[in-house]
Amino acid sequence: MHISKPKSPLEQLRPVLNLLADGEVHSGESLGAALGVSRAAVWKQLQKLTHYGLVLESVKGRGYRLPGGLNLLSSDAVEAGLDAAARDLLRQLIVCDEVDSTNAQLLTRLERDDGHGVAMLAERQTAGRGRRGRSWISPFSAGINLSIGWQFSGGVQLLEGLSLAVGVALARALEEFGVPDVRLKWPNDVWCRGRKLAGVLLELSGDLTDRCGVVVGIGLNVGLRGDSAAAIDQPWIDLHSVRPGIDRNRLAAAMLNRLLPLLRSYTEPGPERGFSAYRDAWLALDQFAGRPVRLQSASREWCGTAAGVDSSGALILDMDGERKLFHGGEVSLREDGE
Ligand code: BT5
Repeated sequence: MHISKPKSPLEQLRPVLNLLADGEVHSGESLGAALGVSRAAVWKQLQKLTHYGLVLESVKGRGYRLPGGLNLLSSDAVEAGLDAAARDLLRQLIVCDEVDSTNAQLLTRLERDDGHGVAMLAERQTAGRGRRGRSWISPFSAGINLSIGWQFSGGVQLLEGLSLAVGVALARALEEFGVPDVRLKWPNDVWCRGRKLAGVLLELSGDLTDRCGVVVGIGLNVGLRGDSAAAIDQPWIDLHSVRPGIDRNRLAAAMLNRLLPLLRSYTEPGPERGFSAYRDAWLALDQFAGRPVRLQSASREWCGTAAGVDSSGALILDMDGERKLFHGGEVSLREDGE
């Protein structure tokens, strides 16, 4: 006997969301008829939408609409945008309405030896993660929350500089859609016009000296709504404010088209292996190049001039003529005076 999982509250709202996604006015009656429920039941569902940060407009005497509509994710639409190389490398694409964290889900899959080549996209994360216990704010349909699982042999040192290379791949994907002023901030941010547009979170599993797995997680803001964004404690930006109208499914596909081959070339022997193939591109996009910066770790801070990254992706700081290298994600970078 097949017992299906009970639907989450958000999944229960999917049918009404699908109807309202066109941004047009729908009467309570027509919604009720399409959904096969009473008008009172429709009203109850509509009230729940606000819980997910969606702004429902009531148009007097005519019905309801979601101004601007919704550009919902669909696995078919993402798959349609994949090129041959990405199709070849992608073993499974999962598109879901709501999860705790796409990275957490894929880590579990990797631990079960079932996460390689799996990509997961979620409309909403209830516990989206940043680095070192921080959170990633990911309200319903407001961005791209994407994780990819990848398994490989040869130990974790092969991944040196990977978060920077992922940044380069994201910048290239954004350029395809004409997004202007994209820059990278060491070690894992994509910025636009001096504010954070996207973040990258790498998480590891398995035997770090041999056969191991990495989850590449990316959160990118497409259209953040005011209320939910209030919790972000640093300057942020979304694509709507710089280049409105980008289709999330096409953008997600463009990201996969670049990230899947990147993961293969990074972890398999060949001329493209490792960060050196991406270094020049990273330097050309460096948000802080030549600027005075402050670098903080849990216990110390350093001041100097940002002088790019070396061939392993380590940050170079110029401090009174002396160059010092900084590795890993233990530090954060701020402009002086911030
Ligand atoms: C990151 O961490 O920037 C990595 C974010 C990775 C998120 C993706 S979403 C898919 C996958 N599944 C997950 O659970 N995570 C990944 P970090 O450098 O630690 O930055 C976190 C900081 O960014 C927070 O402390 C806030 O200051 C800020 N922040 C949080 N949400 C943001 C948002 N939506 N836009 C811009 N900044 C945000």
